[in-house]
Amino acid sequence: MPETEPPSSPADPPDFSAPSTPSAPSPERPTATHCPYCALQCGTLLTGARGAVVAQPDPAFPANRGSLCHKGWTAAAVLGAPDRLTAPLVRDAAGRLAPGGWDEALDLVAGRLRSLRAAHGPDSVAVLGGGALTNEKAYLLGKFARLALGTSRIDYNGRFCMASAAVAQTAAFGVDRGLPFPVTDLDDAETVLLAGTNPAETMPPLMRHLDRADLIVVDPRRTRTAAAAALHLRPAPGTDLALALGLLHLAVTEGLLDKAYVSERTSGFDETWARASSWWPERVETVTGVSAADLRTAVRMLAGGRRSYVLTGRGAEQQSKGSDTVAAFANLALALGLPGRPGRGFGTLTGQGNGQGGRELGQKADQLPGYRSITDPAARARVAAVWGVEPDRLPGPGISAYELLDAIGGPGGPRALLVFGCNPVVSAPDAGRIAERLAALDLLVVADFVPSETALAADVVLPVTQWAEEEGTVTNLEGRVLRRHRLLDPPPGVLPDPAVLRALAVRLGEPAARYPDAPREIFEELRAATRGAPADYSGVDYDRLDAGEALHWPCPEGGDGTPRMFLDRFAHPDGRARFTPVEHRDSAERPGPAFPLYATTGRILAHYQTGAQTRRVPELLEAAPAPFVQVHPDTAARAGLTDGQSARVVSARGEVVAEVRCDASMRTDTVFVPFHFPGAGRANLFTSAALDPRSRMPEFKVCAVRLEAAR
Ligand SMILES: Nc1nc2c(c(=O)[nH]1)N[C@H]1C(S)=C(S)[C@@H](COP(=O)(O)OP(=O)(O)OC[C@H]3O[C@@H](n4cnc5c(=O)[nH]c(N)nc54)[C@H](O)[C@@H]3O)O[C@H]1N2
Ligand SMILES: Nc1nc2c(c(=O)[nH]1)N[C@H]1C(S)=C(S)[C@@H](COP(=O)(O)OP(=O)(O)OC[C@H]3O[C@@H](n4cnc5c(=O)[nH]c(N)nc54)[C@H](O)[C@@H]3O)O[C@H]1N2
Ligand code: SF4
Ligand SMILES: [Mo]
Repeated sequence: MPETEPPSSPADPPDFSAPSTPSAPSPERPTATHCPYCALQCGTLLTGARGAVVAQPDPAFPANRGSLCHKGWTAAAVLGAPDRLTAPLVRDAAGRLAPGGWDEALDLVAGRLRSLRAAHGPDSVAVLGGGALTNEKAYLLGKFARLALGTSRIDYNGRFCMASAAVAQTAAFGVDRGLPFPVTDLDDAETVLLAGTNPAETMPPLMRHLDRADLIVVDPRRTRTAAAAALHLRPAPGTDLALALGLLHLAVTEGLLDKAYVSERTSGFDETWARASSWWPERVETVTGVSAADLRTAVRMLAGGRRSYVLTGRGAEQQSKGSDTVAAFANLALALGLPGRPGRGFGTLTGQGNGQGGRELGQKADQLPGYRSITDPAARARVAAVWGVEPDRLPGPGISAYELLDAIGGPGGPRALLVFGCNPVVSAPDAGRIAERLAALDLLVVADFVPSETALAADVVLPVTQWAEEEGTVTNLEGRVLRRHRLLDPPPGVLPDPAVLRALAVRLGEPAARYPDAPREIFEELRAATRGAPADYSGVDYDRLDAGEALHWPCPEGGDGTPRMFLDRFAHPDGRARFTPVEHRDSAERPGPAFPLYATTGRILAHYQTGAQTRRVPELLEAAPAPFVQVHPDTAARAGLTDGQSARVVSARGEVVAEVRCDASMRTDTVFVPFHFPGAGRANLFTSAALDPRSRMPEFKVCAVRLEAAR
């Protein structure tokens, strides 16, 4: 049922930033760095020695303004996780992972890679990277795959996260930067539409920038964010595209179209309107369940010269039509004249710590550093020159993360996989199938600092350093390049990822000089490789960052960066933003007799992603110890279940065991399961691997299930 909430009282803002129990400030000079988790990259001050590190918010950093979420306060615990990896592990004849030396492990990996390559060609070796890697690591991993391995098969977990946003933003604006404006711009917003994002749990300090705005939250669940909203639109999962078309329809029919902006700054409106014109509000109500009256209220709140923003998150994006859905929200924003104007805008909320840098520095199947296309001859020549090789040494485009995993064991599929910064046994859709595919590999190598579920399935595990033990940079959700600083020396036996890549490259016959392992040196090369590219980092350097400069890309050499993009022109050659004509379609799977409910998945405050890190923090594990299924009490009762009982959530692919958590604010046709838990509680055992045809992003947010009592 649709519902409308009164605006939250500004006098009584909810406290989203669980203060936890911060320890007393240390007399030592703190190390200023950034949180290891999400894309807000809260400024963090670290003090203390190994075993007693204290993380506190950095009041000087504007994105978090002196606050951290529960995960940020407790992040240091992972540095001293009792099962921290401190020696390479190699699977022995008895099938056990046994500790050994670095030379032994690296020689073994390089030897096996060489023989697989000789027997089956370079594409028999694949690489999976991650959005947690620093810019330096992501850059070096892409170079290592293309040159040392010569494989086209590299992709990363951002394919599960940001790929639909990237496709839609690139098509609309000519370049994809999550937020093309600083987060602090949101402080002055009057209305913010949040489509499929729950920042009160996924980026709590961001709520401090939103607490003066009237929020319109589009989410099938009444989340903490929805509870703070002026208007909560509660569509059925997978129907956002129809909803966005309906909002565009109303913007036009209510006379709220910004005609001057549309004619001066955009192209393609007529074709887009031709599609949207049949999405009258009553039709949208039938498809989404959101009332025509609420749709009208939402458009009026956004339009009429208000300082409005439209922001999307994974709820709208992780669908088999995610890129069209983001495009539909971008169309709405363009019709209202929001993008590229001060105090207004459109953006997508990047997720992982380096979700932005990770998606533009060359670990994606179709990309070279700087958002250059791997099929563009000029881009290939430019990057090859920086790398000191002929352009034809660079392989062509590879396949997307899910397709790469799915192809293992098939004809011409990968036989070896190197994983840096991802835990697909828990995070990939249809995870039962992916675990089977991984078991079919001749060689699985995982670099990690904890024994993740994927590491435990590996043939060789390489122990690496973590955040507070390294230098480097990350790029946060507003495109700002930030410095990570090292507080601690790494524990003995552990190497930084770049040193691992270099050691492997040398064993594969590459010159050592091609693989610098000092972060500053890698960054200097990355600057050269991105010079003149859409994501241009050439004007950024460690000294400027260390001096406290706020540098947002594009930042050409000698410039001061671009905190606000598109103020004069969009990044398409004609300077105009483009409307994208899109049409609503059903999700790949819809509830039916055997599986009558929608299942959707996502996050809760206490855990980060697959929990590989946060389930090792006692305080967070205590806050959220086990998987649960959030369900309307009537729906639970129909399955013979009540609060606290153990249930099975069953789809055509697999089933998950989770504790019933009754919540009368849920839609009666929808259940929600967080994806942070391993084993039998893995939400991805039931999710669908239906992919968006343009972004190749999986439909994590919609599938059909039934609910049963656990056996
Ligand atoms: N605590 C915590 N914070 C995190 C992370 C974490 O794991 N834990 N991960 C980080 C990362 S990588 C990411 S990508 C971000 C993600 O941040 P968000 O996008 O905020 O997180 P999700 O919980 O995946 O999805 C948001 C909401 O989408 C809703 N939703 C489900 N289906 C639909 C649908 O069909 N339509 C709409 N409109 N909404 C739907 C869910 O109910 C959920 O409340 O969070 C980052 N921050
Ligand atoms: N059902 C469902 N599934 C989802 C989602 C959903 O909403 N629902 N969301 C998707 C999204 S948005 C995302 S981003 C993915 C996340 O999925 P994953 O990336 O697989 O999840 P993480 O737990 O972040 O795993 C990262 C691993 O890398 C390790 N690591 C961290 N930093 C480094 C480093 O610097 N070097 C190395 N070598 N290792 C490192 C961590 O210890 C951890 O084991 O999950 C996706 N899966
Ligand atoms: S997890 Fe995200 S919101 Fe929480 S402290 Fe870290 S960067 Fe900030
Ligand atoms: Mo993500």
